[in-house]
Amino acid sequence: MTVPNAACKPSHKPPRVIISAMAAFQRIVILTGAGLSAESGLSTFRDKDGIWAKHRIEDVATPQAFARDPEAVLDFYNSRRGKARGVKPNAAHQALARLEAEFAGTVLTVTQNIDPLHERAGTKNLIHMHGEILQALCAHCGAREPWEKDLSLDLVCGACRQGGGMCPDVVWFGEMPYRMEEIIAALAACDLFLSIGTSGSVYPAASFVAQARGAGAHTVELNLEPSEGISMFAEAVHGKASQVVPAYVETLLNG
Ligand code: BJW
Repeated sequence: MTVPNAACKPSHKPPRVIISAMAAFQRIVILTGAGLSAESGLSTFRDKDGIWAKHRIEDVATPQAFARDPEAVLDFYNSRRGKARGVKPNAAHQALARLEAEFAGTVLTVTQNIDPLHERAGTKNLIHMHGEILQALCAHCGAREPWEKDLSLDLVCGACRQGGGMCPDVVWFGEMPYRMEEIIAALAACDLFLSIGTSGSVYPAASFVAQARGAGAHTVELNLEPSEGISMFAEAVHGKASQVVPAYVETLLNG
């Protein structure tokens, strides 16, 4: 269901009015999260059967965890890499790729997801702000390389020849997400901000809606349920990504 968000703006206009105004938009920034990939078979983090219900963040998703018990961290990501290798994009990923290809203005997709589903759907202007599971990073020299197999401590970096430092190229808690300058510049210039499939509980991604609003953008949440940041959005559509995202993209492109 599409609703103007009463917590943010007076809802005296029917939803259709907000959507039809989209024809005027020129620069779209899309933030995506784990909910977008849920229907491709990948777990979310904070849903009741999500990843954080089975693993403690402190044990697997911090630099300290990797320093303390690298094998446990590598196992956790080896298992997730195994799942990510075979997944296929769903209708929501495909709709966002279509939006990028057909929209007359610019579309930047910023994903918190480390899976390869946006690129498999054909999205090109893409930032993986929390890294990529199918890439390895050498903790000694910072070299990156595509990586589909399991990682282990006995691996040697192809660039610096040191061992024991090959880890998944992902951003853990306490680390700076990737390409923040580009993201902040795009948020400052956008006129439409879409937040899709994210609970809005991890910063700095959770603050993007405020930055886009500050720049005067129209802000829309597409999520299964209201996120933590719902009051910041001007418009919200709640439902499964595979249903609400293609419908929203169709309206955006064809009115
Ligand atoms: C569906 C659906 C369907 C389901 N259809 N929808 C105190 C206050 C403020 C900040 C901090 C603080 N203490 C520490 C911080 C900073 C910290 C932080 O935010 N902590 C919070 C816990 C409070 N952040 C960091 O440390 C970040 N770095 C940082 O801040 O650097 C400093 C800095 C300063 C200034 C500028 C910039 C930076 C780094 C964060 C790294 C996050 N890493 C993880 C794991 C690594 C990657 C991996 O293993 O995959 O990234 S955590 C995890 O959460 C993962 C995700 O990308 C991220 C976000 O999760 P997401 O995508 O929102 O998933 P869920 O599960 O939470 O939500 C899914 C949603 O989908 C739900 O709403 C469902 O309803 C919905 N859904 N099915 C549509 N079918």
